[in-house]
Amino acid sequence: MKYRKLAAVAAGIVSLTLFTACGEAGGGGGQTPGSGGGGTITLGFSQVGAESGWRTANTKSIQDSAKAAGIDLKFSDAQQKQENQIRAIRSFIQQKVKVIAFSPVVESGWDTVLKEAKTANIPVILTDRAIDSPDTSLYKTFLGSDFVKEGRKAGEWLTKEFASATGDVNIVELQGTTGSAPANDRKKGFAEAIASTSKFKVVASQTGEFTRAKGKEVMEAFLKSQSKIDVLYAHNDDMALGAIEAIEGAGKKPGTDIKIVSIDAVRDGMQALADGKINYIVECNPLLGPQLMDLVKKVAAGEQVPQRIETEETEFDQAKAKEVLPQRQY
Ligand code: GZL
Repeated sequence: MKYRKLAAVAAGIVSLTLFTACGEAGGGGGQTPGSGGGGTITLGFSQVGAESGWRTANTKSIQDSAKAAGIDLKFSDAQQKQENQIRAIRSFIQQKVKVIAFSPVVESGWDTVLKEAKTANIPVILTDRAIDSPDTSLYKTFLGSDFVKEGRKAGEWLTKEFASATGDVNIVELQGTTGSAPANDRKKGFAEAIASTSKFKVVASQTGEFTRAKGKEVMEAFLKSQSKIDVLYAHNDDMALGAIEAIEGAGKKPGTDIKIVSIDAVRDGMQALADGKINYIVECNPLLGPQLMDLVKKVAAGEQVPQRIETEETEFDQAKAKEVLPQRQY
């Protein structure tokens, strides 16, 4: 009797173990969508494009971190077009990925496709840029920077730099992609910071689409249309670098004749800062990969995550840029 009982218990343990192993190994029943063979998590990521040095560093961080985390990454480059991002998200839904993450090129127009992801029970993570939908149930969390704070830091530097100026300080502004969170918020934060005294005047403001080429083109137009430019405020280093070419082409000294404050702190921007062609840079950290992969694993496991996770960032003057340049990762 005793041995028969023992044999029955042993058989029960073996079958339970086999079933569990089988479920994890993906043999039928226990597998959940998007968890591939052997429990590998599949992540669908829709990237804005490849418009700037910041974006290149951000993409590398995501791709390298997915590999290091053993996450199967399906990566799509939208070439700065919202319709391409929407198409990519729909494709990820059809492929039944476990998690979707993306950097929304603009703030609006996402509710329909994110509702489709919600209906398909695929959690979404926003990285880098936010959306303006009031329905926060459409995504699990946002991982990125506070762009209003970045704009404010740029403005605060300017008010200190020109504290003793008596006449008007004429500012031209190269905005990021129209409708994008960084463009809207960096403009807002900067404007708040310089509103303290009336001498700061934004005499021209236009999008340079976060690219060097467009930044140069728009700065050339500003130089023709404005009789006096004291400062350029660029929403990213790439547009500032394009503008430097335009300023030099007009026979003026960037950083001296026209002061430049920018955002990102990518290598080429930091080199221009060290060379005195840019005067101040507010950092925007693109290395979101490791934090994103941690969040993907937590969300895939159904764990609670914070609604918003902001990245650590600093700011650089010329001396600090010279000091850190050799160690910069991007
Ligand atoms: C900011 C990011 C912006 C960078 C630009 O987080 O979305 O997009 O500032 C990039 O360089 O093109």
